[in-house]
Amino acid sequence: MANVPHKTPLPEGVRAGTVVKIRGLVPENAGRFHVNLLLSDGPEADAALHFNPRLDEGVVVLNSKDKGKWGREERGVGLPFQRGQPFDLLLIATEEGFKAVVGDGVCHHFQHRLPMGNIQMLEVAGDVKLDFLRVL
Ligand code: 9QG
Repeated sequence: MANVPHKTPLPEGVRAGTVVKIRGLVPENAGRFHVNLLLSDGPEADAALHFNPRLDEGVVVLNSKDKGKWGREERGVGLPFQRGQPFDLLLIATEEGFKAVVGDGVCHHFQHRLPMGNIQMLEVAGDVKLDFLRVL
């Protein structure tokens, strides 16, 4: 699998029922990584979802970026990621939001703020090794 940063175009956008499946490994010295659902390509793209495990803070931060500005941060329950350990992450789009499932537990349900139909790009970046990524 390609290394990070990794971008996958989502030409069909995202609708209720779209599932992003990611299997990865958190490196031993990891600080943070993120999975973004972006509204465009390019470095300043807005994000309908920024899913941001922070090993350095012991929390998962979720947010959106609209017109270049971060919104209000939400935080997941616990930190279901560990340095040196593999993980399975599902981001499941529902009518209401994105359900983030890590392993066999729901980490957080993030209510939509931006229209999911406008999502064009999936990005994985930061301190993570990507083993498998598929959009179902
Ligand atoms: O810190 O928080 C999410 O609310 C910011 C971080 C930012 C996001 C944001 O600096 O980091 O996590 O694009 C960025 O800068 C990301 C990687 C208040």
